[in-house]
Amino acid sequence: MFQKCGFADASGELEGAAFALIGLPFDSTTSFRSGSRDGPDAIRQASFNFESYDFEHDVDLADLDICDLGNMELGSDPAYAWETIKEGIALLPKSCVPIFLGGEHSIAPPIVEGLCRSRQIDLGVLVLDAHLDLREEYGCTRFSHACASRRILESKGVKAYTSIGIRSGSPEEFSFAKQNNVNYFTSREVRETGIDQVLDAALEDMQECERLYLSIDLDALDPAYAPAVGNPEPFGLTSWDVKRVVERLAARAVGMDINELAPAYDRGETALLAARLARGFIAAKVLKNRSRY
Ligand SMILES: [Mn+2]
Repeated sequence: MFQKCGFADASGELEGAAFALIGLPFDSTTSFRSGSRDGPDAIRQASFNFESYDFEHDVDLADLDICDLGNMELGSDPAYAWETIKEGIALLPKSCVPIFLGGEHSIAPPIVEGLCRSRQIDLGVLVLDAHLDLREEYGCTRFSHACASRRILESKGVKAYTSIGIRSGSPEEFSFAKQNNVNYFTSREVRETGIDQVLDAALEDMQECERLYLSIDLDALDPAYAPAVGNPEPFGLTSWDVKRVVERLAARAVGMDINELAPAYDRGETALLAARLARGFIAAKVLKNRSRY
């Protein structure tokens, strides 16, 4: 009778919510294909394609307390967006697991900083990305999407960092990574050794971190799986690889984001994948029997 809105099965209030979806429609520093500000709503729309019951995890999302808070108003100034995201996170109950829908990748560092500060926790951060994103600044701003991982590494509460899916960066970024022991795995390594072996190594490097945060730049995936991103980069991860990462990290993750979806370049498949990953994260997080992970 009524038109559906918000994320599917997110019918609860923030108070008492186990999960909160938050749209971050920001894309002002986009350098190639713009439009990720429309990402959150495209993911919400796609979420209605799926059954509320996740048979693999034997979890019905309709039975869970999930709240969709809508989109933050982030304006167009990257410094303003950064502060607004941090302030917004401080308003979330500590018991709820936030899932942020981007927006470009520049949304991730203020999320990480906001979570560490407002919850007074340390985090291990796992980033899935085709790009190193280790630039000091890009396009005259330190808040650019091309600086996302550099800013995450500077966050006080970040005790460990790993990125997976890397296949692009400048010579300066690769030498910064080398000089500073920035931990990353290329998409070729995933292809050659398999995602589980790469994840084993990544999680070993983050073993001192009880709590993890997962940031998924959809361009980590091959454009065959996720064509509608700001900076598509061939020879990427498969959708199965990323599903595996989400499932194995879910138990320790205090939150996640999915960023860089540019719906104007989509025939729906990238948004569907993003929505499915968010739903899979929720199901994997509440799963009681973890023996298979
Ligand atoms: Mn990227």
